[in-house]
Amino acid sequence: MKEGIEPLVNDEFAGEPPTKRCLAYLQTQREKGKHVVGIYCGYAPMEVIRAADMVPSVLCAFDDKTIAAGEEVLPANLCPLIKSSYGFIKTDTCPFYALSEAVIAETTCDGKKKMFELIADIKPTHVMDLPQLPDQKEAQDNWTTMIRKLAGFLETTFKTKISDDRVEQEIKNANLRNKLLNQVFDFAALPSMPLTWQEVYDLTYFGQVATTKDMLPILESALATLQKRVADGVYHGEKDSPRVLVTGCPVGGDATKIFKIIEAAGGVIVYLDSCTGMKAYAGHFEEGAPDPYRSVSRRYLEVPCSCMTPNDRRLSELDIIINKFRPDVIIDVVLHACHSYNIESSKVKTHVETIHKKPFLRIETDYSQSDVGQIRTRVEALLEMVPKK
Ligand code: BJ8
Repeated sequence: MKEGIEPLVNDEFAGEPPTKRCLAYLQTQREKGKHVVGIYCGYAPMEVIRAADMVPSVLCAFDDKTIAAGEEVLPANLCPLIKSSYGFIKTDTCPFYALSEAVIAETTCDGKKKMFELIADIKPTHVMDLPQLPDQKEAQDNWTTMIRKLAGFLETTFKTKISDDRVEQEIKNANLRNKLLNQVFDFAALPSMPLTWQEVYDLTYFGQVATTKDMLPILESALATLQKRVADGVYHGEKDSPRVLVTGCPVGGDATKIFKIIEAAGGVIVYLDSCTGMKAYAGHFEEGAPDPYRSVSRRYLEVPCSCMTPNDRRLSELDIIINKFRPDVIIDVVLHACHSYNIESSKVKTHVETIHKKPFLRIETDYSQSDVGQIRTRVEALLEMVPKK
């Protein structure tokens, strides 16, 4: 945001990296005697973790500096997210992992699955067998069983009890948080963007960790600030900046070089369609279902990750996002060696070019800075295609 503009959330963490707010929060929760469990994925059923009165901790995965340590064990031609994650553990430099007493994992891609076997030798790791044909009838039953097994793991490991009523309460809490977060995101649909990708990213990051109760004051403050910005005519970028939708693999830490390049090239990011962005807060949990675990299962199986087949929901979700946020261009970020997002990229390209008639760019990258110049050239060329408004 421009110089002198009041931060979205004007507290001691304003302007700090989002990890700082999260770490301080987790430390406070640990001091209060709460258990912390580490997570890596958008399929981790947070509502069950919270129903156990535990705190999910998003583990480090986005730093180039831990890749070399990861590569001492893992192959070099593996996705940087996995190499960085494992490098953090090997070098014992992830404070979120240090605070976690167990890791909750899911069978998403092969690389992550095999990394979890290595982590399991170090810390209690509960792997959930994620069905990957989400539209098949058995997927619901199997994933509900896996979520119940997770509850059993938490109960046994931490000597606690999780009642169905608590799961139902967390479903309601998640719906309330999502509703408010989406009210924040709605401001990005305005013709002039009153918020930055960094502000959205900070909120979505904290939303993974904090309870809805602890998130509420932050969301209310953000909404009030946004209303004021709009009333005062404050916006990010230029009035006619090209609007960019970024989709694809999770992007954080060193990979945010992409977001910075887009901004430096004059674009404004109106939607972050990934698990480190707004994707985790789309959708709705059914309240008052006969089995709350089934409601949780249904919602998570709707997450349109490329590990699913077919993953048509990614395209239908993109339709909703494009119609609402009206991007001028779509950028698909694929991390090196992420085969599922890489292959799916051609479907996404065909879809957005034929149905929405939007320019599309696929960027394949890792966490290093070596391709910044080349990405900049391609992004600048893409944004030049947008007609002046
Ligand atoms: S729900 S996107 S967080 S799996 S690690 S698949 S980049 S090769 S992260 Fe993900 Fe869960 Fe899906 Fe979201 Fe590719 Fe790398 Fe695998 Fe990755």
